[in-house]
Amino acid sequence: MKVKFLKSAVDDFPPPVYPEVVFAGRSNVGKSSLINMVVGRNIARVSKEPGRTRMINYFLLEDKVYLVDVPGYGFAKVPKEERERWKSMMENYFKERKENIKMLFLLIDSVAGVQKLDEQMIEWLEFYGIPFTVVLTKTDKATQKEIAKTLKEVKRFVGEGAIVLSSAKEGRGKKEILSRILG
Ligand SMILES: Nc1nc2c(ncn2[C@@H]2O[C@H](COP(=O)(O)OP(=O)(O)OP(=O)(O)O)[C@@H](O)[C@H]2O)c(=O)[nH]1
Ligand SMILES: [Mg+2]
Repeated sequence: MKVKFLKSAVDDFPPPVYPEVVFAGRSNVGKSSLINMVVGRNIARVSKEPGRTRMINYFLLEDKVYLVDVPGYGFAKVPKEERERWKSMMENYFKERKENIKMLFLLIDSVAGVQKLDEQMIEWLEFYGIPFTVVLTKTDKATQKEIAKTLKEVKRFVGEGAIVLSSAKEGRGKKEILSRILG
Protein backbone atom coordinates (compact mmCIF):
# COMPACT_ATOMS: atom_id res chain seq x y z
CA MET A 1 0.00 0.00 0.00
CA LYS A 2 1.46 3.34 -1.03
CA VAL A 3 1.32 5.86 1.79
CA LYS A 4 3.32 8.92 2.79
CA PHE A 5 3.26 11.49 5.52
CA LEU A 6 2.52 14.93 4.12
CA LYS A 7 2.37 17.45 6.94
CA SER A 8 1.23 18.44 10.41
CA ALA A 9 -1.12 21.37 10.12
CA VAL A 10 -3.03 23.74 12.37
CA ASP A 11 -4.77 25.76 9.67
CA ASP A 12 -2.45 25.40 6.69
CA PHE A 13 -4.11 22.38 5.13
CA PRO A 14 -2.95 20.84 1.85
CA PRO A 15 -4.90 21.84 -1.27
CA PRO A 16 -8.18 19.91 -1.50
CA VAL A 17 -7.13 18.05 -4.62
CA TYR A 18 -7.98 14.66 -3.09
CA PRO A 19 -10.93 13.78 -0.88
CA GLU A 20 -10.09 13.23 2.80
CA VAL A 21 -10.94 10.58 5.36
CA VAL A 22 -10.64 11.54 9.03
CA PHE A 23 -9.94 9.48 12.16
CA ALA A 24 -11.40 11.17 15.25
CA GLY A 25 -12.27 10.20 18.79
CA ARG A 26 -11.24 10.41 22.41
CA SER A 27 -7.64 10.66 23.36
CA ASN A 28 -6.03 7.20 23.55
CA VAL A 29 -8.95 5.50 21.74
CA GLY A 30 -6.54 4.16 19.11
CA LYS A 31 -6.73 6.55 16.12
CA SER A 32 -3.05 6.48 15.22
CA SER A 33 -2.85 2.70 15.76
CA LEU A 34 -5.85 2.14 13.51
CA ILE A 35 -4.31 4.21 10.71
CA ASN A 36 -1.11 2.17 10.97
CA MET A 37 -3.01 -1.10 10.95
CA VAL A 38 -5.08 -0.11 7.93
CA VAL A 39 -2.16 1.09 5.80
CA GLY A 40 0.14 -1.70 7.02
CA ARG A 41 2.93 0.61 8.17
CA ASN A 42 3.91 2.48 11.33
CA ILE A 43 3.43 5.91 9.91
CA ALA A 44 1.24 7.63 12.54
CA ARG A 45 2.73 8.13 15.97
CA VAL A 46 1.31 5.88 18.69
CA SER A 47 1.77 6.69 22.35
CA LYS A 48 0.87 5.28 25.73
CA GLU A 49 0.37 8.79 27.03
CA PRO A 50 -2.95 10.26 25.93
CA GLY A 51 -2.94 13.59 24.14
CA ARG A 52 0.24 13.13 22.11
CA THR A 53 -1.24 13.96 18.71
CA ARG A 54 -1.59 17.76 18.95
CA MET A 55 -1.72 18.77 15.30
CA ILE A 56 -3.81 17.70 12.34
CA ASN A 57 -1.67 15.17 10.49
CA TYR A 58 -2.13 14.57 6.78
CA PHE A 59 -1.07 11.39 4.99
CA LEU A 60 -1.60 10.54 1.33
CA LEU A 61 -2.83 7.04 0.52
CA GLU A 62 -2.43 5.52 -2.96
CA ASP A 63 -2.12 9.01 -4.51
CA LYS A 64 -5.85 9.08 -4.12
CA VAL A 65 -7.10 10.07 -0.71
CA TYR A 66 -5.84 12.04 2.27
CA LEU A 67 -5.90 10.26 5.63
CA VAL A 68 -6.23 12.72 8.49
CA ASP A 69 -5.20 11.93 12.07
CA VAL A 70 -6.67 14.57 14.35
CA PRO A 71 -5.91 15.15 18.05
CA GLY A 72 -8.16 13.34 20.49
CA TYR A 73 -10.52 14.93 22.97
CA GLY A 74 -11.50 14.20 26.53
CA PHE A 75 -8.16 13.72 28.18
CA ALA A 76 -8.84 14.77 31.79
CA LYS A 77 -5.37 16.12 32.51
CA VAL A 78 -5.42 18.63 29.68
CA PRO A 79 -5.59 22.24 30.96
CA LYS A 80 -8.49 24.45 29.97
CA GLU A 81 -6.46 26.61 27.53
CA GLU A 82 -5.39 23.46 25.72
CA ARG A 83 -8.98 22.27 25.44
CA GLU A 84 -9.97 25.66 24.04
CA ARG A 85 -7.12 25.44 21.56
CA TRP A 86 -8.33 21.99 20.48
CA LYS A 87 -11.87 23.24 20.06
CA SER A 88 -11.02 26.24 17.93
CA MET A 89 -8.59 24.22 15.82
CA MET A 90 -11.20 21.52 15.14
CA GLU A 91 -14.01 24.00 14.55
CA ASN A 92 -11.87 25.78 12.00
CA TYR A 93 -10.87 22.43 10.44
CA PHE A 94 -14.49 21.29 10.02
CA LYS A 95 -15.56 24.64 8.62
CA GLU A 96 -12.69 24.78 6.15
CA ARG A 97 -12.78 21.16 5.03
CA LYS A 98 -16.30 19.85 5.44
CA GLU A 99 -16.91 19.78 1.69
CA ASN A 100 -13.70 17.84 1.19
CA ILE A 101 -14.37 15.24 3.92
CA LYS A 102 -15.62 12.07 2.27
CA MET A 103 -15.90 10.12 5.52
CA LEU A 104 -15.05 10.54 9.17
CA PHE A 105 -14.36 7.49 11.30
CA LEU A 106 -15.49 8.21 14.82
CA LEU A 107 -13.61 5.82 17.07
CA ILE A 108 -15.24 4.58 20.25
CA ASP A 109 -13.53 2.31 22.75
CA SER A 110 -15.36 -1.04 22.88
CA VAL A 111 -14.85 -1.27 26.64
CA ALA A 112 -15.49 2.36 27.65
CA GLY A 113 -18.57 2.79 25.46
CA VAL A 114 -20.19 6.03 24.30
CA GLN A 115 -19.19 8.98 26.50
CA LYS A 116 -20.71 12.42 26.82
CA LEU A 117 -18.01 13.98 24.63
CA ASP A 118 -18.62 11.37 21.92
CA GLU A 119 -22.28 12.41 21.87
CA GLN A 120 -21.19 16.03 21.53
CA MET A 121 -18.92 15.07 18.66
CA ILE A 122 -21.82 13.33 16.92
CA GLU A 123 -23.93 16.49 17.33
CA TRP A 124 -21.10 18.50 15.83
CA LEU A 125 -20.80 16.18 12.85
CA GLU A 126 -24.53 16.33 12.26
CA PHE A 127 -24.41 20.13 12.48
CA TYR A 128 -21.66 20.33 9.87
CA GLY A 129 -23.24 17.61 7.73
CA ILE A 130 -20.13 15.42 7.83
CA PRO A 131 -20.78 11.75 6.97
CA PHE A 132 -19.40 9.40 9.60
CA THR A 133 -18.93 5.73 10.47
CA VAL A 134 -18.46 4.57 14.06
CA VAL A 135 -15.50 2.27 14.63
CA LEU A 136 -15.43 0.30 17.88
CA THR A 137 -11.76 -0.06 18.80
CA LYS A 138 -9.70 -2.50 20.88
CA THR A 139 -12.22 -5.35 20.60
CA ASP A 140 -9.34 -7.67 21.58
CA LYS A 141 -9.57 -6.21 25.10
CA ALA A 142 -13.35 -6.31 25.40
CA THR A 143 -15.65 -9.13 26.45
CA GLN A 144 -18.60 -10.11 24.23
CA LYS A 145 -20.84 -8.54 26.82
CA GLU A 146 -19.00 -5.21 26.71
CA ILE A 147 -19.06 -5.19 22.92
CA ALA A 148 -22.80 -5.90 22.91
CA LYS A 149 -23.42 -3.07 25.38
CA THR A 150 -21.36 -0.55 23.40
CA LEU A 151 -23.03 -1.64 20.16
CA LYS A 152 -26.42 -1.01 21.69
CA GLU A 153 -25.37 2.48 22.80
CA VAL A 154 -23.99 3.32 19.37
CA LYS A 155 -27.19 2.17 17.68
CA ARG A 156 -29.00 5.01 19.40
CA PHE A 157 -27.14 7.31 17.02
CA VAL A 158 -26.40 5.35 13.85
CA GLY A 159 -27.65 2.35 11.93
CA GLU A 160 -25.91 -1.02 11.91
CA GLY A 161 -24.41 -0.35 8.48
CA ALA A 162 -22.43 2.58 9.89
CA ILE A 163 -20.62 0.54 12.57
CA VAL A 164 -17.36 -1.39 12.20
CA LEU A 165 -15.70 -3.58 14.84
CA SER A 166 -11.92 -3.27 14.95
CA SER A 167 -8.74 -4.23 16.72
CA ALA A 168 -5.44 -2.70 15.64
CA LYS A 169 -3.74 -5.45 17.58
CA GLU A 170 -5.42 -8.29 15.71
CA GLY A 171 -5.98 -6.56 12.39
CA ARG A 172 -9.72 -6.84 12.79
CA GLY A 173 -11.80 -4.58 10.56
CA LYS A 174 -8.97 -3.78 8.15
CA LYS A 175 -10.69 -4.84 4.94
CA GLU A 176 -13.92 -3.13 5.80
CA ILE A 177 -12.26 0.16 6.73
CA LEU A 178 -10.02 0.09 3.65
CA SER A 179 -12.97 -0.46 1.37
CA ARG A 180 -14.75 2.50 2.96
CA ILE A 181 -11.64 4.64 2.45
CA LEU A 182 -10.90 3.71 -1.13
CA GLY A 183 -14.34 2.71 -2.34
N1 LIG B 1 -5.09 -3.90 23.04
C1 LIG B 1 -5.13 -2.92 22.14
N2 LIG B 1 -4.47 -1.75 22.37
C2 LIG B 1 -4.55 -0.78 21.44
C3 LIG B 1 -5.29 -0.94 20.24
N3 LIG B 1 -5.21 0.20 19.53
C4 LIG B 1 -4.44 1.03 20.26
N4 LIG B 1 -4.03 0.46 21.40
C5 LIG B 1 -3.18 1.08 22.44
O1 LIG B 1 -3.81 2.24 22.95
C6 LIG B 1 -2.87 3.29 23.20
C7 LIG B 1 -3.24 4.55 22.43
O2 LIG B 1 -3.13 4.29 21.05
P1 LIG B 1 -3.02 5.49 19.98
O3 LIG B 1 -3.15 4.86 18.65
O4 LIG B 1 -1.79 6.31 20.23
O5 LIG B 1 -4.31 6.34 20.36
P2 LIG B 1 -4.76 7.76 19.79
O6 LIG B 1 -6.24 7.74 19.71
O7 LIG B 1 -4.03 8.07 18.53
O8 LIG B 1 -4.29 8.73 20.96
P3 LIG B 1 -4.06 10.34 20.90
O9 LIG B 1 -3.23 10.62 19.70
O10 LIG B 1 -3.33 10.62 22.18
O11 LIG B 1 -5.39 10.97 20.86
C8 LIG B 1 -1.50 2.71 22.83
O12 LIG B 1 -0.89 2.19 24.01
C9 LIG B 1 -1.85 1.59 21.87
O13 LIG B 1 -0.89 0.56 21.82
C10 LIG B 1 -5.97 -2.21 20.01
O14 LIG B 1 -6.64 -2.46 19.01
N5 LIG B 1 -5.85 -3.14 21.01
MG1 LIG C 1 -2.80 9.67 18.01
